Amino acid sequence: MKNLALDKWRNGEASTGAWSNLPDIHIAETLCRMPIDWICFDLQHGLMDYSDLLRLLPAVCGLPVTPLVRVAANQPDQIGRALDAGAHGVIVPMVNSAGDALAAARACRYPPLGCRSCGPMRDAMLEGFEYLATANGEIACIAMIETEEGLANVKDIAATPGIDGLFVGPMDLCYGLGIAPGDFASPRFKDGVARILAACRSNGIAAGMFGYSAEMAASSFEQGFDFASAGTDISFLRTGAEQAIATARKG
Ligand code: 3PY
Ligand code: MG
Repeated sequence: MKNLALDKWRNGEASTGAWSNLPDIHIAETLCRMPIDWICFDLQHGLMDYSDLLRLLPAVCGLPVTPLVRVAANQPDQIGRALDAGAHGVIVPMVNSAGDALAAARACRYPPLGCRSCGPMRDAMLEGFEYLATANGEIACIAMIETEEGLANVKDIAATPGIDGLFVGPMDLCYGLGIAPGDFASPRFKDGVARILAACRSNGIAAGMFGYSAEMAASSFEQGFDFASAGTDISFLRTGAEQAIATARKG
């Protein structure tokens, strides 16, 4: 198994992703035929569950897009099941301490690096037990920083062995810092984001941003972030529909 997005993160190359909230294989496949590097299926807030994931991951398999899953919580069983279903990395919400980060990283890796239980289903179907020889080095573990506590501990989280990148959850971070949700221009928010970026830089890991808009993703890249989502399936649908309707009405 080869993780193309992880290669880019390790080489310091920018990568753009799409966020999947809708449990529709055709939408997921369409997104993965766009020039994106990774897609993230969201089991935390997306309108999908584990049985949807079992259809969505095969639908995008074979396309040059790394499939990631945001698990609902930092639990080894949830991480293991997402990886066994064919995710090549997990985005773990609400990582608040180095202990949380270590638990997530260990849940992604087979012994001796971690405590992932062995039972790869989807990837073993594709490549047999060859998968076991490469999985530890190719599975990405991304920790979300989105609370005041997570931000306070960001240096230790970034330094945790097995963490490949940090990912900003902007809206929860606003709540955590007592900022109005969506006030991404607030100096406290900007300072928090700068601290997350700096922690990634000092530890040689990738810095990621959940983009609430394409503009937000673009400004994150300008700031030095390595990866960002350009939008979600729902936001693409809304903005595309809004633009199309407005253009049609002008005619
Ligand atoms: C946040 O903004 O907190 C997120 O987790 C994005 O989904
Ligand atoms: Mg969040």
